[in-house]
Amino acid sequence: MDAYERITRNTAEVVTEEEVRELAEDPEGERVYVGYEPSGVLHLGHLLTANKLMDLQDAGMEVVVLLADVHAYLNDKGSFEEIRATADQMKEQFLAYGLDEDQTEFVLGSSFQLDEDYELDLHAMQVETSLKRAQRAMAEIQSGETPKVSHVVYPLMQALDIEYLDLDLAIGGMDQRKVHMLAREELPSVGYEKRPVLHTPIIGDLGSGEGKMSSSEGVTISMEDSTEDLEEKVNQAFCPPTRDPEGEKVHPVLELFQYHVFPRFEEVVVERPDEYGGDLVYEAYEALAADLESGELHPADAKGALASALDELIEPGRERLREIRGE
Ligand code: NAL
Repeated sequence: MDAYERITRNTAEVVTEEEVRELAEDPEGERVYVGYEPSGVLHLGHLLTANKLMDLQDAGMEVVVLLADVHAYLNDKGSFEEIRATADQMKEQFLAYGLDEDQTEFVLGSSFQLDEDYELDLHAMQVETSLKRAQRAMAEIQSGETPKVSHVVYPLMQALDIEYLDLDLAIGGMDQRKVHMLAREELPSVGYEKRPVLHTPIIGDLGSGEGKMSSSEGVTISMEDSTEDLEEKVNQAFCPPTRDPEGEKVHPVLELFQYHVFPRFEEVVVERPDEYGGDLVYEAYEALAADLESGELHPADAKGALASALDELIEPGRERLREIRGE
């Protein structure tokens, strides 16, 4: 796999291909960031961007994880005290999932976002950006129905962070795309360069095939789920033989295999008793999807293999949390 392919595999959007190709020519030491609001319990969406970070580390890039405490505060996720406690825990979990400790820098947003230069640049950006544009950027991120003043400051800070952390590439879920587009447009208006961006897909809710996994309704997988929780949730997942050709319904089982399991395992073994044909071994997502479609692989067997693979991925973070909590 060449560097460009490793950098862009399993992404939903590359902005722009040309800029990322240029980065891929010499990725060694380039700095890529991802940011998270430290709030609540980590879910699989967090792991999805972490998987991409591991690809980028394999390509030789330096990873910056922004623990966006000020952003979480602006988005009404709790007191600074609560948010920072979650940030500490989040860092530990990310390392447990397999980010390389020597190649990963964790930065707390408040460590630079309260500096005078930053504040003044932020005000310059506020002057440049219409209220409507900032509000639109927040449509998929904003908590609560009522847009607050804090919600329009939020995306401008996210844009400035890209400059202040001295980053060469930004990554985020597709829910971040409007903020990143705003960043590409507005950074030059205050004298900074725009950066390329990669977006990872948002995985569908497990139950219905509709909605995104991180949403509050529906069945989602948390990074603190027990083995039994996982089995139960995966077992009742929507799992037709193929992906919706119209692209309207999502296929959570196949998406989880594609974005979470195959990037992290050399092979996936579906255990079956001999009278049902014996074990199936897959080295690639496409082969598994083809067997599900043809009926060679039964949805119940696929789900069993999925639940145990996810359990293996989640376990190191669960273990780390137990240690931190002294259990
Ligand atoms: C991600 C978030 C907040 C600030 C950032 C700054 C730079 C890069 C990434 C960032 C959190 C993200 C979320 N908006 O919804 O979790």
